[in-house]
Amino acid sequence: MARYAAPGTDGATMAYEPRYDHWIGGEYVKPQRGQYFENPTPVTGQTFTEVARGTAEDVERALDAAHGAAPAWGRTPAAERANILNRIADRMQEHLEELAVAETWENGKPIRETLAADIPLAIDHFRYFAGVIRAHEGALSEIDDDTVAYHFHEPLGVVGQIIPWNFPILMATWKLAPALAAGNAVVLKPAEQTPASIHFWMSLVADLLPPGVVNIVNGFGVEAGKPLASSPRVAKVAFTGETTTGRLIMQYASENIKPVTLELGGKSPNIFFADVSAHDDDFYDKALEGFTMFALNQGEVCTCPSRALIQQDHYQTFLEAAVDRTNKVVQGHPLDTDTMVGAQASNDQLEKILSYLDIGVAEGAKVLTGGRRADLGGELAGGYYVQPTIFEGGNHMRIFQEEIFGPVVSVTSFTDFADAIKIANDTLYGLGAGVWTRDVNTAYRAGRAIQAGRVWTNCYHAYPAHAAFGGYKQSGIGRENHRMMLEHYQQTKNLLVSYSPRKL
Ligand code: TXE
Repeated sequence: MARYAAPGTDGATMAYEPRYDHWIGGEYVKPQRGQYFENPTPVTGQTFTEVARGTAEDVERALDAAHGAAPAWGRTPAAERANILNRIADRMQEHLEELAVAETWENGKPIRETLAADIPLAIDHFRYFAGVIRAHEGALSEIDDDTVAYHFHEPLGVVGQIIPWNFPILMATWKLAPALAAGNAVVLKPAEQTPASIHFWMSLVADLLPPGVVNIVNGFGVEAGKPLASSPRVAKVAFTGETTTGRLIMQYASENIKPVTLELGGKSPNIFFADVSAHDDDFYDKALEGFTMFALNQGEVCTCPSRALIQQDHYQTFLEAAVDRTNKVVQGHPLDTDTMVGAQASNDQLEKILSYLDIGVAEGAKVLTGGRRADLGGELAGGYYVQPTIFEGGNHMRIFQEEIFGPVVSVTSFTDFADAIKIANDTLYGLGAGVWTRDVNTAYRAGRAIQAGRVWTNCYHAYPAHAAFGGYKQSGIGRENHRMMLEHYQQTKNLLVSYSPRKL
């Protein structure tokens, strides 16, 4: 086991600034009302930097900068925009460890995740959209002998993006890479819980982008996010967060008839058919690992497999093995390289999860492991840690229906295929799902029957840039990742041209 040094301490790979202003027009700009808020690390609960508290005035200033930069950026050849995205990826690769430490300190997630997943996935995202924009083509329709309809993809102009705190740098990247590739300028509002790692990222890549193409306004939802989403000066709003907030974002954007894409909550089922336990082999082992994915990223993932459905025929044996495997998950200091579960991202989130642990017990669910705040002692005593928790209960319970967003899984059994699908679809949400079976027919039929935008089959929590990601039902509108995403950041210009000298 090795431990990375905390930012700013002896031997550290990076240091945070004591204060971050807004990033507008290629420079730091003080908040117009002069207010700042404290930003603690979830690792210890101690404040490590303060951040500008944005308001409508700051959003307006960022929109001025974005509108100044958008026309030239939109006219920049796709090959040049792609070069810039690739240079951003190169720069991130050179600073992988600094970015990983920055992200772990900001969000509380384990360094082994930020080193192996968050930052590499973000790098790949820039490279993917650098590639697809080069291959992106318009279309031409021959209307008749003399008439042609050309279809061009044009950028929208200036877009507003509001992101959450569970993957700060990766969520910023999921929003920025396609928007920039498509030729838009951006005003981005990070979550108030995790603004600093995005500023650290920005400081690393700032010289690669023309001023004003990316602008970052910090602040709280109603104070900074609402003016951005409500502005008639944004051509589109992209949002990731809670479903109730997504509903508000739609209302704000509807005032100006602006399109929105929404990536919202989930209550994803992870279904284990009985044939999984037919042999004690690598596949069985992989399925048990798939069960423990509920604790990945401390459960703060919109696709967290927070409902495990286990077929009755192997229910007891599989569940016992799953509890055993969960008990081996290492929880500890997020900067230790063997830690698998770190801290929740904020004190509010910690309290929300703890309240659901009480709700589960009050509803009559049985705690099979965990069930409490994790007391890791020492400097971590003030941090936000929750034990990975397995509840056993029924799908009508609140812990099966409401998004907890913590390392908590609610387990129940099913009888047959139809029962599994019925329980899986008995939710408001439809973001992710997992299916585990050795039978390709069952796998295919289950994958098609589950109402969710992404069904992992014999795997879970993989996020390749070229697989479409997004929600059915109340989990959202639109898709992220995959080149189809460019459609959300472009509008179609149709040029209808007559080449006839006479005919109208
Ligand atoms: O989310 P919000 P919160 C879920 C998860 C979590 C719960 C609450 O269950 O426990 O949401 O988290 C901005 N106008 N998810 O309160 O409020 C806000 O500043 C404009 C699931 O943090 O949705 C932040 O930048 N913006 C999720 C962003 O919205 C507003 C990820 C997300 O905050 C706003 C995060 C407003 N009125 C939480 N109010 C996922 N699906 O990945 C807030 N914001």
